Amino acid sequence: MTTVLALDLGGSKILACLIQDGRVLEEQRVATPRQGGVLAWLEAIASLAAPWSGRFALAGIAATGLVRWGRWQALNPDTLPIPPDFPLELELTRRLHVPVTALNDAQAAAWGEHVAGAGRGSDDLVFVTFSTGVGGGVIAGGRLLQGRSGMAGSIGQVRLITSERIEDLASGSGIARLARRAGHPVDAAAVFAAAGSGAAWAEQVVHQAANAAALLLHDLQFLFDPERIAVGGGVGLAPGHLERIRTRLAHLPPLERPNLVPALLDSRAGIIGIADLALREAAATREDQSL
Ligand code: BMX
Repeated sequence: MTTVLALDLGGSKILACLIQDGRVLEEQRVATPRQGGVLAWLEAIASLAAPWSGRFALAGIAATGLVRWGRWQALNPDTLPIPPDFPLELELTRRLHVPVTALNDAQAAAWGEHVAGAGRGSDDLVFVTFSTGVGGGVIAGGRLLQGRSGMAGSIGQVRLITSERIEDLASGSGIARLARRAGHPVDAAAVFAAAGSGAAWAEQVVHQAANAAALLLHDLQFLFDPERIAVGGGVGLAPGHLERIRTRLAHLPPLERPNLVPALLDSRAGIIGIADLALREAAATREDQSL
């Protein structure tokens, strides 16, 4: 049975797991280095993988940013300042000495929820992560949409009439920015804690984030009309946040009202998804070579 090193590189954390047959054998996580750029992120990954050297035959990385044909770039440098057109799969193969499959983190999470989570048994699923940024992935007819440049599903970039990006209001970075504007330079976790303690400024910030998220999810229902929309990410799964968003959608006619479900795989959706896709890619390569 093949063991896969599965990585999830997000704007805030790097998650590394050894996965076998869809099960997590071991897990480690570190904060994403905010200094040192891409070399620091790659070195952090190599350090996480070192104790497992020789125990995995493949690697997969679910990475924030646009990923297509093994190359990587930022859609929103505020989430992670990725250098343009970076050869991610090649640079990771050089460090991990195994074949590497790379994909956008939200697309990988959508696939994980499709094969083993909230979307299991259905051919269609929309997945949204409200995390450091806001990302998304779409499964249509059992296939993951990637698009021309790997941008399919990047719904955090959608703009409101005010021309503000949804991501700038509904993500962890957006919540921190709104809190700073209100005179409270704290991170999203502290804003949720303050809102939980009844601080009016924090409740206002969290409600603005929930309003933007609700607008986005309502529009997604028109675009794809999915059975369900799975919501993930540290913000999306923050206690009470999904309920806040549902409340804003409760008045809609049933036809338009999205069926929101929490990501069943929680923060491991990207890990499970990229491990499955790495195995599929390796099997396809073996088949091509046998022809
Ligand atoms: C941004 C974008 C997406 C990503 C989303 C969530 C970058 C670096 N990232 O919209 O590719 O899916 O954030 O990212 O342009 P996360 O780090 O919050 O999971």
